[in-house]
Amino acid sequence: MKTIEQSAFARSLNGHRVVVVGLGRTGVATTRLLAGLGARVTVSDAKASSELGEAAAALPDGVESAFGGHPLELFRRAHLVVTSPGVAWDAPPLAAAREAGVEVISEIELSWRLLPIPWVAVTGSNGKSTTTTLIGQMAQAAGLRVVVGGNIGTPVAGLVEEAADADYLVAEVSTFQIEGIRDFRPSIALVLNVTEDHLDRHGSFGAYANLKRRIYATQEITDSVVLNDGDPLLLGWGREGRSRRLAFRADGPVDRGAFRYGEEVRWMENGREEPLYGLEALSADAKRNVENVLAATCVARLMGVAPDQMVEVLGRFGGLEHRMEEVATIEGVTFINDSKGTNVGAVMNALRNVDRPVVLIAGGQDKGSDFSPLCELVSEKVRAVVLIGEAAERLSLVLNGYAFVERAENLEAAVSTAFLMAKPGEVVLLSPACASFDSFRDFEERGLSFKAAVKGLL
Ligand code: UMA
Repeated sequence: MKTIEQSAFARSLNGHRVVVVGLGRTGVATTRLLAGLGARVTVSDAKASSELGEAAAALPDGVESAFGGHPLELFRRAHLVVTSPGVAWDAPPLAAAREAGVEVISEIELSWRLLPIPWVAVTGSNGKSTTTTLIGQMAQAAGLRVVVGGNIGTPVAGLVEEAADADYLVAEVSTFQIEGIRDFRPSIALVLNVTEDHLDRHGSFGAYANLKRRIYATQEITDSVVLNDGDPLLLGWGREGRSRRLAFRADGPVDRGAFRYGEEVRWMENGREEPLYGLEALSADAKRNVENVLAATCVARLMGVAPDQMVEVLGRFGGLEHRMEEVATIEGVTFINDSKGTNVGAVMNALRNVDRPVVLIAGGQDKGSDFSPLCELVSEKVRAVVLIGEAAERLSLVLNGYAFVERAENLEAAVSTAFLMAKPGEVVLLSPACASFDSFRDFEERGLSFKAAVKGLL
């Protein structure tokens, strides 16, 4: 804590009444960080202490708690409120705090204020974790000291101390986290793509897209933003902040940035084109993720990574768990775990990447998305769909007629049903198009359950 506690903001927290909202992964890390800086922390969670288990039992010394709800008075009396991503930005306790003149920020904003090193912030509807991982690995291959975290699974609040003297903090950032930023200013911001997601939280696609855009709104001329010129929406985005704009693109040239030209990745700057590396050097998993590879290349180049160091990483990249992860082949049927496919765009990418007939397992918590963009690909690639969870009914109404549709009680039953339906040479793909929270702790638990059910078939 030595380095960070010297900043004016860190010192201002000493003795401050701070309310941390939510005691999941983020809340635990944020509470520890703030308590270590001498803040008077109260952590509040809607769940009762008995439901919070270990996290509630192991609070740091001096931290108070308000579990089983969010008492409005606590929020009104605070000096600062720090939220977890899963807490709705318009939740009544946050509104009460704001009305009383109390500042409300997200954990990512708090961490940024406490960590004055260059940040790379990665957002987008799909590919965030893959790209964040690639950027981290490429920077490490170049000998840079980088710390990687955020929505990818490790809250940055828990990494602040470790990252205090790093060259870069590379953070995956979701719209849930962006909603609560104010001064947050990454040195390099990256927006991979924007397709419909989280409508239940943000209300409309426009509101969701505008949040993504805020990731570079506070940037200055010494900062950079990297956008996907292959995404028509992003192509239309102008300068939001004052940073210089770079781009990546898989299907055409860019004015400044990384792009694919045939089997080669090239760099364009100041009207000069330069070959970086050939795609033949990439692992199969890297090849399947060309857009993410181009985005990571663009950011890594800005960080000073050389092409051979990029290739070293891309040649051995083995993909991420729960992202198009091959689990097993049983009696000729291959099972693929894409539990992280939590929106329609992700499922479309997944289906495009499978070259055999598919039995698709989909469904889960309904985020209010329009499922109809799936229909064409489903009729082309999917022989049968097995639906689970809250969204099963709505998905069934949309997909009926495009493939044979069946319902299952739960994921384990869905795996058995899909196995019975699939023929040798076909693929059973879990790519739900929905969140997992109706039946699981998160997409990781859902993916692990899928893998356990597949192993059960053996
Ligand atoms: N809670 C309240 N009041 C509320 C809402 C929730 O007290 O009004 C409490 C819950 O009872 C629970 C806690 O908040 O105890 C959970 O907090 P959380 O939902 O923010 O979960 P964390 O464990 O802190 O995980 C969060 C992210 N979760 C969400 O965004 C929903 C994780 O992203 C992230 O990895 C982690 O912080 C570290 O940064 C998951 C996710 O699904 C993977 N993200 C979405 C996505 O990728 O699509 C955005």
